[in-house]
Amino acid sequence: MVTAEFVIVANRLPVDRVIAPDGEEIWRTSPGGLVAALEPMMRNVDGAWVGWAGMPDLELSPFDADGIRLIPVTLSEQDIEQYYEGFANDTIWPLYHDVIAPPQYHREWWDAYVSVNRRFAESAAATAARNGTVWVHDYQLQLVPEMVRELRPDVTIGYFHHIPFPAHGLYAQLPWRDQVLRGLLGADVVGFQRPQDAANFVAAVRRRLGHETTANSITQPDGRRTQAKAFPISIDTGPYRELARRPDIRARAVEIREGLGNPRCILLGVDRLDYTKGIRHRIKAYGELLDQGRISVEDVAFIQVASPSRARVDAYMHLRDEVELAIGRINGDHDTLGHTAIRYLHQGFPREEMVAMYLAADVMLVTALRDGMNLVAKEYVATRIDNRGVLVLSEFTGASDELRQAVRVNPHDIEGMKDAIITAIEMPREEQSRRMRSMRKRVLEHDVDAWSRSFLTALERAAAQRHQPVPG
Ligand code: GDG
Repeated sequence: MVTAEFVIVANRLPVDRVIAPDGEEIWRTSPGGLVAALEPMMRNVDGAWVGWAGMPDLELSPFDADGIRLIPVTLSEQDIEQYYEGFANDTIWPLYHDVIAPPQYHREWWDAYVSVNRRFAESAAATAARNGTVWVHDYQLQLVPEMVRELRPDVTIGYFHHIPFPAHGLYAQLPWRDQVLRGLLGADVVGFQRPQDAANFVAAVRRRLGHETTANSITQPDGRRTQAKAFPISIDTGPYRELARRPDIRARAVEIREGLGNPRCILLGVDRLDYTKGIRHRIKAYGELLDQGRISVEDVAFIQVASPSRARVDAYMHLRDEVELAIGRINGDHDTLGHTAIRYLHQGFPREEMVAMYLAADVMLVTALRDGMNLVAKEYVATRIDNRGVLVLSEFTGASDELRQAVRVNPHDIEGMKDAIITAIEMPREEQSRRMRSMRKRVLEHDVDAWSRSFLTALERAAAQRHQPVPG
């Protein structure tokens, strides 16, 4: 039996299965994301990671990958449909992103969510050493903190919520609203992206469960306290800065520009193909600018990377049809034999190619309707080592709290967004540089390492308080 002082619990293990040329199956740690944030710490402490390996019905024993101890949780095809695609991605995801798409409420999905959360909790509880620490991640696992607490009252439990937490008026729709709040309250520290998310959670707890609350903490009737506050996530800036300096990647950026016919300005969007990201609104604004002759395809090109995501969920299939119809129309109306209006890429790319695109882009368009943080905005800023380039950023992203020097937009206001795109295209070099410098400073100082340290410090303090003898 594997035990560890520090246990991460996340829906996915930080590895992908790859088949080597000789046919051998190997597990490679997935680049970027949470693993980049936590890998250095996981190497220094006695750590383990509980999660799903990404394929149905795979019964795997614990194994090591690149020095990280992995504890796989098995999900059946039905679990994937009901817990993951169903409750997590078709109930919680749209509800927590302000019902941009209608959430589906199905009792059998909830039952699957409870039973899969229990499986993760049991695995974490069996792995954590005495008085150890468990750090649970994200909306797929909101019940795990309470379940671990029941099984292992000795451990310290943290939970980080990567997506928004909605206002009570919306949250109250959830048929299982009280159970989910109790699930989260099993943690000693519940972390959110923005102060508003934490405030929405605290308000929901006060209104629904009647517990005593202050701005950032909740006291349950048994005296146990949970801290709820914002810990805005960030990126590991090092690899982005290094790739941005590499001559072959800089040459690739020039090649990308040439491939588009050397336009004066390149606009770029990079998103999972998700209805929260405001891809349709962005395309509409760009199409209208072309229709009105405010820009031309010779002058301004637009690359939209839409990496495939959740392709079996109805709302995502529907979105793909809508986006592709809109792009087809705009390209049909405006392309010339030498220039394409929107270069649309429904593909995933290696990180090197992403950085080459960031370097080629004069203007980055992040127009999410609602987004917990949005790391793409921070990645773009980190790669702009010459301080050039303009970030157009939706005020409905967590990133907009920090990147105050971006050109801010309300993506629902198409006219405002059109004006913002023109402002970005025409922004003088000195102004670009002034704004980019300030945004880079923020991202480089508040990187992912600072994020995980601040969360873990809060968790250590909570642990120290819990283990203090009660006076009297
Ligand atoms: C959730 C929250 C929060 C995308 N396409 C490719 C690719 N990506 C990478 C990006 C970026 C990541 O995926 C996407 O992160 P975001 O933050 O933009 O958005 P979500 O996936 O919705 O993430 C979000 C985040 O969790 C962290 O807490 O910020 O608000 O919704 O790193 O670069 N990477 C590569 N090829 C692609 O084609 N290599």
